[in-house]
Amino acid sequence: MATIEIHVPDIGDFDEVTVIELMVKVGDTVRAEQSLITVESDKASMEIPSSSAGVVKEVKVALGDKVKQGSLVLLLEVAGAAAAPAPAPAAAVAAPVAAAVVAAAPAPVADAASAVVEMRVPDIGDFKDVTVIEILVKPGDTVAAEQSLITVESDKASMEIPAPAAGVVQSLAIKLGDKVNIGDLVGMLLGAAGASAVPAAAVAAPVSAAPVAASAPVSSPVAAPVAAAAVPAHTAGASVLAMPHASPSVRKFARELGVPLEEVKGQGPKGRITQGDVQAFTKSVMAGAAQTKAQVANAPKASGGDGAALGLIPWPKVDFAKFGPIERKEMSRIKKISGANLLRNAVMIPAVTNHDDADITDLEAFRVSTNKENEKSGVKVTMLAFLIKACVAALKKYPEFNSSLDGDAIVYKNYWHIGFAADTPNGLMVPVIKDADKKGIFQISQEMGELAKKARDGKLSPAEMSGATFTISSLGGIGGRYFTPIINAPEVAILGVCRSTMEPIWDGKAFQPRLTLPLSLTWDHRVIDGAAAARFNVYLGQILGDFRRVLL
Ligand code: CAO
Repeated sequence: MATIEIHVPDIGDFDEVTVIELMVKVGDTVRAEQSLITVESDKASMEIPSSSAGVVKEVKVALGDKVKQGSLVLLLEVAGAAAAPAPAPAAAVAAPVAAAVVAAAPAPVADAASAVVEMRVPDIGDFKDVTVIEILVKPGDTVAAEQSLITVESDKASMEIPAPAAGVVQSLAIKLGDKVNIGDLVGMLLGAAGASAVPAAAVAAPVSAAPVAASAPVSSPVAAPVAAAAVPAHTAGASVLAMPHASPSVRKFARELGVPLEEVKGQGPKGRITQGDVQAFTKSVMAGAAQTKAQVANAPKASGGDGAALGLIPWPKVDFAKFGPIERKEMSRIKKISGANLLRNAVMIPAVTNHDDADITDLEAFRVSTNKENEKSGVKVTMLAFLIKACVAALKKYPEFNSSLDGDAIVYKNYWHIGFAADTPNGLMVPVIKDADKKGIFQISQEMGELAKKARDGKLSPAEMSGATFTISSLGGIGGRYFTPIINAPEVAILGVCRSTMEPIWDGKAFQPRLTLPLSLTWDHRVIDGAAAARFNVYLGQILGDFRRVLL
């Protein structure tokens, strides 16, 4: 075993670069050419590879350190009798950040009469067949000298190839995914009058590990930063810092997963996107906790889109103004979100609604007297609080109503969080009474009042609207007889309640006036059978008729 020193190799003209990522730690086994750290200047980022295989013995740099050519990166234990310490030959490991000046690149050919300039791939060091991953201009675009035209990438670095002169892009000779090499034609540029071509040698940013002339002077910034890759050509300079900020390997990783890097929030230094950030983003999208912009754009619209996705005929397009005066108003954000959810639930759930009546004559008398006795408490008890308690009892007796579908499995929940639909000026919201089984009628009434107020004021937190296992939609304060509520997925049932009315009920001898509460239970037929739904409603009615049954 021998210990060798790994140094920062030749990084071209850059005096100092910042260590922004440590990719190995003490004890790690590394391969030759494996990336050890990522460094960054304001122009590009690159990974510094190991010159040998071995085990990391000591890391000599920390995040944020400024390093330059020759700085000690780490000590590596290697097999055999390798001489130590010996600086790694710069040419063998360097991934110059930018701006290596090399004579080999053919200078752009300028035709004096027409001022047509060839835009070619300049010297990209030792690398062959780098991939075009972004095309930042199109024919007809006016570009400034040194404005980025395309981004190319190897597995160790990214860089942008700038325009050799100012002018108008006449044609492009490459497309996404093409492999390019030094001297390849990128396109033709109609140069502005008097525009002088920038020598190709002044614009190349070697992709990686390229043997370059360390002493070569570079007079102007050349390779645009990796972070600017997605910036439209006309804004390139200004927006650089606002763009995704990630090392080449992270960008490659994101591309493989199809993750839109510009939507990932970087948690690394200076907002840099790490591999962990891409993984966390992917996990949250997979778990449904986040959506990509593309998902949002493709989500069904509240109005049902055009129905094409369902193979339906298009939504009718009518010029309503032809028939009379109209006013057009954009829907509220809440209405748009709840509309899309309701549409999905209505379309995807084979839902059935059972209607029934409950005799709440005695319960209503009890409610009224309770409110009288507790007038001073400031908490008013409505029928909804009793309904929540009664539903918890029925859900405990029929647990499939307190479940969710997960693929081919049914998830039974041993908690009873009851959502209630609240009418707000901005649209329907569903706050949730958590652990309703553990709370009394007064506590439920008080919480309901607070949550309903928050809903109306638009102040409900996401936590206050999540986790429901069953929902009640009460129109009792308004009126109506029965309706067919839509299940609030991933729940499997919802109870709709309308206004109670005094009804003549036959007791076997005579009609008796009884206060009757109309119930409408909608249920998911994939999980619940019609007989179970009927039993649930009957049991609910019995409890509402006589709450002592909860004790049985
Ligand atoms: N039968 C008869 N009267 C009823 C009743 C019923 N089923 N339910 C409530 N009432 C009475 C209440 O006792 C109260 O009477 P007083 O004014 O005399 O005290 C009155 O109606 C108003 O009640 P409320 O609506 O303020 O209170 P609530 O607890 O019943 O409901 C809330 C609270 C937030 C659910 C309700 O205000 C609401 O927003 N309901 C609409 C829900 C909705 O939009 N559902 C449809 C969803 S599908 O689009």
